[in-house]
Amino acid sequence: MAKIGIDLNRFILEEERKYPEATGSLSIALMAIESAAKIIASHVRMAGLADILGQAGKVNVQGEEVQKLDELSNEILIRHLSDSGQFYALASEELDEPIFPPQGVDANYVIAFDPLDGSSNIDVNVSIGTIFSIHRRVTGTADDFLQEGYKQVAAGYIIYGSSTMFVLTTGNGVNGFTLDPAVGMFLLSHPDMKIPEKGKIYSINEANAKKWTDPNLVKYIETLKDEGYTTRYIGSMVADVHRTLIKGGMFGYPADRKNTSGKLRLLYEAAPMAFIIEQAGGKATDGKTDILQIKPTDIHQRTPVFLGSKKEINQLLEFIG
Ligand code: FDP
Repeated sequence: MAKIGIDLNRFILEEERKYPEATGSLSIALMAIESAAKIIASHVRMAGLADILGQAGKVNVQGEEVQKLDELSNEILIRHLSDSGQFYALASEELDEPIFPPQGVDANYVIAFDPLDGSSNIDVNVSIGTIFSIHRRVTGTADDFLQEGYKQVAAGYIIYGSSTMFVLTTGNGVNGFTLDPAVGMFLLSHPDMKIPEKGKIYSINEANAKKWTDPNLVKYIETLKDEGYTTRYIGSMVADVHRTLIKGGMFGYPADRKNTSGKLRLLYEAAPMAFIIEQAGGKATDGKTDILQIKPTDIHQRTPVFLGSKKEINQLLEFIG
C-alpha cells in the first residue's frame, strides 16, 4: 500500500511502474486533471468574493470579466485536457457535442466529465465537485463514449469541501488525496478506501417520494427508518457520495414522474461514482441492472442511481429489483 503523505504525481508514476507495458499516457492524462483541479479549487475558494465583484460591475479588480464558476471550470478542464495531448475526445455536461482536440488526434483515451457538479450549491457555500470518467479509444469516433462503465480505465472526483480532495481509482482500489494549500500538492490522506459493509444513513430527496415511479421504494425507506437509520441529503452528488463512501449507507436518485429516467447522468455522474464505490467494496445499481453493466446509447443520458454499502443495496434490491 502507498505511504500516507505521498503526493498524487508520485503515486501516479509509481502505479505506472507496476505495468512495464505502460506508455505513460494515462499518467500524463491524470496529471492534467490534477492541474485543472487545483486551478478550479482556487477559483471555488474565491466564489463569494467573485460574486460580490461580479454584481458590482461584472469585472473584477484586475479588469477581467467574472464568469460563472461552472462555465469557468469547464473551460479550465477543456484547456488542460486538450493541451495534455492524451485525449482523443472530450465530453462535458456543459457541451452539447463532444470536442475532438487537434492535439489529441493520435491519443489513446476519451474523457467524460461534469466540471462542477452540484452547481446550485455554489451560492450557498456547500461542497461541490468535479467528476470524470476515462475510457480507451476503440473506434476513434464519438461512439467510444458509449462503452459500459466496467470498461473505465480510470475514474474519480475532486470535492471542494472543508478541504479539497481528489479521490481516484484506476481499477486497483480507491485512494484519496487531500490538497495541502501551503504547498499546492495533493497528498495521500485516505489510502485504499473501503466503504463500510453497512452504514446508518440513507440519502435521497424524500420530498419527491409521492412522485417516485416505484412505490416499493417508499416501503424500503420506511424499513430503514424502522431499523433506526438517519437521513442526510446535501443535494450535491459528489458530497453525498463522498459521505456515503466514508460512512456507508445508501445514496439514491430514483426515477420519478418528472424525471422518468432519474436525474443523474450515466456517463459523467453515475458510472464513475459506481466504479469508485464498487472498487471500494460497495454496490451500484439502477434498480435492475448494475450501473457498470449499462451500455450507454447517448452521451447525456440519465439513469436512476442507487449506490452504497452492500447491505443497504442488497436490501433495496429485495424491494425494487
Ligand atoms: P445540481 O442540480 O445542483 O447540479 O447533477 C445534478 C445535481 O445537482 C446533483 O449533484 C445532485 O445530487 C442532484 O442534482 C440534486 O437534485 P435534487 O435537487 O432534485 O435533489
